[in-house]
Order: sequence, then structure tokens, then C-alpha cells
Amino acid sequence: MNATEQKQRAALAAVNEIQDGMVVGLGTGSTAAFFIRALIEKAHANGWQITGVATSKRSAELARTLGMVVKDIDEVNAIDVTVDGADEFDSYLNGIKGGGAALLYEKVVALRSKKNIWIVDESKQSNRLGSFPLPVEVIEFGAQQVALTLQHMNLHPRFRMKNEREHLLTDSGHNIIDVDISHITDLTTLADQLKSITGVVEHGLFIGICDKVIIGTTPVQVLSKN
Ligand code: ABF
Repeated sequence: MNATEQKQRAALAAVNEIQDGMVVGLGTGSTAAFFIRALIEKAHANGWQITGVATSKRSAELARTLGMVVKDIDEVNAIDVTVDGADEFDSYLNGIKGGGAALLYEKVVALRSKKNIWIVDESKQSNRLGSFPLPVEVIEFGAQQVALTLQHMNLHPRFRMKNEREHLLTDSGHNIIDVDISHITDLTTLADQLKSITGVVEHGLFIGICDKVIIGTTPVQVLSKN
């Protein structure tokens, strides 16, 4: 089964975790897009009232186009469950996110959610995080200085590019600098070090956040924390 089929299978499995009346965090990326489509189809078929809280402008636009009510995170009292993709995850259900440059809103929504579910194809599973470059979101002002600091930390920083000349900008107008953490063992310390750099807004290490991972193999694999 190819990655796309696995993503679709994982997305469909995640829809079964949703009930009528829920407030649902809507992730970003291709797997999350499959979930959004499948959820809206099931909600329409069953006359459910679902409210979405999106983790990116593109996910909000997709959901609204398909007829879902999408509210800002500050308009809802609570988020029952957030379903999102991931770039890499390990056996502790820690992960790297942000390949889609949406890590900041994804983390804000995830940390306000009662439950977090990641939907993935099996290629995202890893024994040790670091195969995927870690995205670091930085304000544009002084971004080169932050890149220099990351270079001095031996993290081999690379700006995420929109094209050959322009830096990609996130929904918040920030830059993304991707760093190599394949040689780093203490990720908790690294996370603290990154957040202590003035100009760094957030990073894509999601430690202790995910409650369940659904892998779209046949049969579907469901990994739950404790
Ligand atoms: C999102 O899921 C991002 O953090 C991550 O980049 C993406 C994975 O992309 P895809 O589902 O397209 O493989 O949460």
C-alpha cells in the first residue's frame, strides 16, 4: 500500500474518534486534509454539528469550502480533540512537526486540546527523532542572527525557501529555519535551548503532546501513550 493510501486509511480511522457536537482541531498537511474531507462527509451524512479550529489558513479554507463551521481558537471554550499529521514520530509518541510550516498554530491548538491524535503513513515512524530536519520558526527581524546562533550550536541551519530568492513566510509572517538534529540525543534540553534564543518563536519538537498515533497500514495500527 502506498503512502497516499495509508494516509487516507489513517484519516478515515481518525474520523471514528469524532462524535456529534465536538470541537475538533483541524491539522495541516496532506493527511490532515484527507481527515477534514472525511470528517465533513460523515458529519453531513449524519447531520452532526462539528466546529473546527484550524491550524493554518489553508486548512480553514478547505474546511469552510466544504461547509464546516470554523472558529478562531479564542472563540471556543475547549477543543475536544485535534487530529493532525506529523513528519516523524518515535516510540514515546514524541514527534517532529512543521514540514508544512504550520508548527506554531499546530502547537498552540494541540496544547489547548483535550486529546491529540496524529495520523500518519508508516514512513513517519522512527526509532530516534532526527531523520527529518527540525523546523524552527523565527521572526523575520534578525533572522540571520538567529541562523548564526544555530550554526554555532552545530545545527546546520537552512532557511525554508519559497523560491530561489525568497524566504518562505508562515501564516504569521515568520521565517522557518530547518536544522539538523540527527546527532542530538537530549531533545528536551535542545527544545529549551531553542526557546531561549531571542527571535525564536517556536520549534517543531512536540514532546509529550501526542496521545495516540494512527498508522494507515493494513490493518491500521493504533499506538496509544500509556
Ligand atoms: C502537519 O503534518 C505538519 O506538521 C507536517 O509537516 C505534516 C505532515 O505532512 P503530510 O501529512 O502531508 O505528510 O501537521
